[in-house]
Amino acid sequence: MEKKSGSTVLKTIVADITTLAMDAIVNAANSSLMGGGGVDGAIHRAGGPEILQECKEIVDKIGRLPTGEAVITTAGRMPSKHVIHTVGPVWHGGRKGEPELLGHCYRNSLQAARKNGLRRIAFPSISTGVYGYPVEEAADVAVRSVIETIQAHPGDFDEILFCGFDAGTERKYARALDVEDL
Ligand code: AR6
Repeated sequence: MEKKSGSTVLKTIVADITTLAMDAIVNAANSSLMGGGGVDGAIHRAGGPEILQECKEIVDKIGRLPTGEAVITTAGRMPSKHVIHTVGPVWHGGRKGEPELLGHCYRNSLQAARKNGLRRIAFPSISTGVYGYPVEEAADVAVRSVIETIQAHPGDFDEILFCGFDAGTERKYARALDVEDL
């Protein structure tokens, strides 16, 4: 699925995010920034120790990264240039501020990208693995938050990818994007 908002292309794809060549890929990290399973583990494995070293320096400076916030490192050995690390909310049923926090992840990741002049960004399906957020609900929040941000900053982004690891996930983001009136 592909759509345009102003000059920005929004696209859903099925891929291993570590193989993409973007200005930045986003990592669904945890507050320790010390790596983990899922996409976080894949990014640190593919990128190598340089990323963890930079994460350690960030944590030394600012402490644990709160849910919804985002920080940026290089991408080590991966084809992309940077990794934006954000911490998604753990799903507790949906009434504990999960949608707002997930929206912050997408908005703050794109703000970090803007600050660094990064125009081509790929997101994984934040929070929908280990953290248990239902994919359909997460896709709605993700797509809406991204569209709001790019419409608030027209001309700042060339391409935003929603990268599903499997076709079922990608389909849900494609549906969420399809219903948006751009
Ligand atoms: N490329 C793209 N997507 C991937 C990849 C990949 N290589 N690998 C997994 N996914 P998760 P969360 C998908 O669990 O729910 C970690 O341990 C996966 O199929 O990675 O935010 C962190 O350290 C799913 O659709 O992230 C945290 O402790 C999506 O990425 C915790 O997990 C997100 O699943 C964060 O949990």
